[in-house]
Amino acid sequence: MRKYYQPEIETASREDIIKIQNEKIVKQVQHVYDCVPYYRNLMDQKGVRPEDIRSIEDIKKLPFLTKDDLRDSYPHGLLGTDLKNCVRIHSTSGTTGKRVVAFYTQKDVDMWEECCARAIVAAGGTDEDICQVCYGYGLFTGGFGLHGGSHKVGCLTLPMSSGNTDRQIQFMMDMGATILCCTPSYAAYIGESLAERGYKPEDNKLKAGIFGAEPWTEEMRRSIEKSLGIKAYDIYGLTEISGPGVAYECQAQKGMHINEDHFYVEVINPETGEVLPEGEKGELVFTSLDKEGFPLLRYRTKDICILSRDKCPCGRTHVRMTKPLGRSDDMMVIRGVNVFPSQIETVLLNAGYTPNYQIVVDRVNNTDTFDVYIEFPKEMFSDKISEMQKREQDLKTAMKSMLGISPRIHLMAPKTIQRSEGKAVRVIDKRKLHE
Ligand code: DLL
Repeated sequence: MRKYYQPEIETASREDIIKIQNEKIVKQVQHVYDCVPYYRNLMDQKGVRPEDIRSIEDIKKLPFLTKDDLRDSYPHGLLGTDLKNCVRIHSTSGTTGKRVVAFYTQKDVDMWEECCARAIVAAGGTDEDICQVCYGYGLFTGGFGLHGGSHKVGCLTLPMSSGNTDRQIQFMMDMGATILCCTPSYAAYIGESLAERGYKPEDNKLKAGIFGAEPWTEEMRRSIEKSLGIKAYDIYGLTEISGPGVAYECQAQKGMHINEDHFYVEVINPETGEVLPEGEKGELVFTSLDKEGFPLLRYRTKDICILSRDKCPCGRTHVRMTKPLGRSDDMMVIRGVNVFPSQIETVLLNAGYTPNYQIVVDRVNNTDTFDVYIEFPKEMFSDKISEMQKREQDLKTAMKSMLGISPRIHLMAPKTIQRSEGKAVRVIDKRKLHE
């Protein structure tokens, strides 16, 4: 069975990777300086000239780009080539402010699809597989990215897009899908829907799932693996840098390999911008080393991660990132305490609840309120009020010990929290709405 999609790159020595990065960065910086006036201005303001960048080490001299820059330069200000050379746009799923729009040349699309093909092979995919893609197709990058990767591997591709769970299940069972690609929250929902229809995990032909686009915990991974009878692999990416496949998990399931021949990664202190040594926790910053349409240099993702160069048993040499441990902007500060939704998910799944929950934060009389709505599984229901109250109290205690503060717990009947077919909405922060 094929172990790698591009072994010569995926297992290249560190020296070879650095050599590739050195060559690419020099060309890319010159190209961006010549073709992207917006970034040229940033470099000029910082007093950096293209000739100051002689190797990847020099990247530290370049200015950062943030989402604000993308908004300020909307729509064409960061385009790296003539619009007529571009063949595609994609856009972020963000709901606030202007959308971020990224442009792709055919070469960019090919490179991106190759990254997704690497991810599919790393999850055990071959040309014998039937790959059901239920990420959304459209402006979102999930559908088209995995779709392109699946074609490159030679899988039989089911371009389902998201939603219509009945049809997803019918195709999955009738066509014998072996690989499932969707958000983890949708995978959980598919698992739940299969069980409701009387299917056991062994009734489907799935062997692997490639899940990403939103945060999910190890507990959620185990719960999905159990409900679908598969191995669940994480995949990471963002529209600004291409889409899914910037990094992906291998059979070791211990962090995601970053495609370092295409994307240079740094971890910085989000407050000071200082580059941190490998192994320290901080904000991920990516540089596209060879993108033509939307060649972002030093783009700050707001995703908080740790990198590791520990040897991976799979033989891949590219650096691994942990699951994003949160975003510098989705950390909630509630009554002065830092809270990440993932901590709440961990408590719930460890206590035997489903991943169907919603967090609501508000401010009443200058005090933060903190409520967590959680569905209890059918088998946990009791018609004794005292028993349900005890469950709520137990959760409260577990949350207090994980977070340092306790939310109000609301146990809800099964199926009362809205399911998501794409990225789940876990947090409703009403404080922001009042501002
Ligand atoms: O979510 C691309 C994607 C599609 C990745 C399909 C994986 C699978 P955006 O909509 O631009 O792109 O959102 C990017 O989503 O900065 C992270 O905060 C979050 N994210 C993406 N993958 C993961 C993951 C796509 N595996 C933003 N774990 C990123 C946690 C993730 N968060």
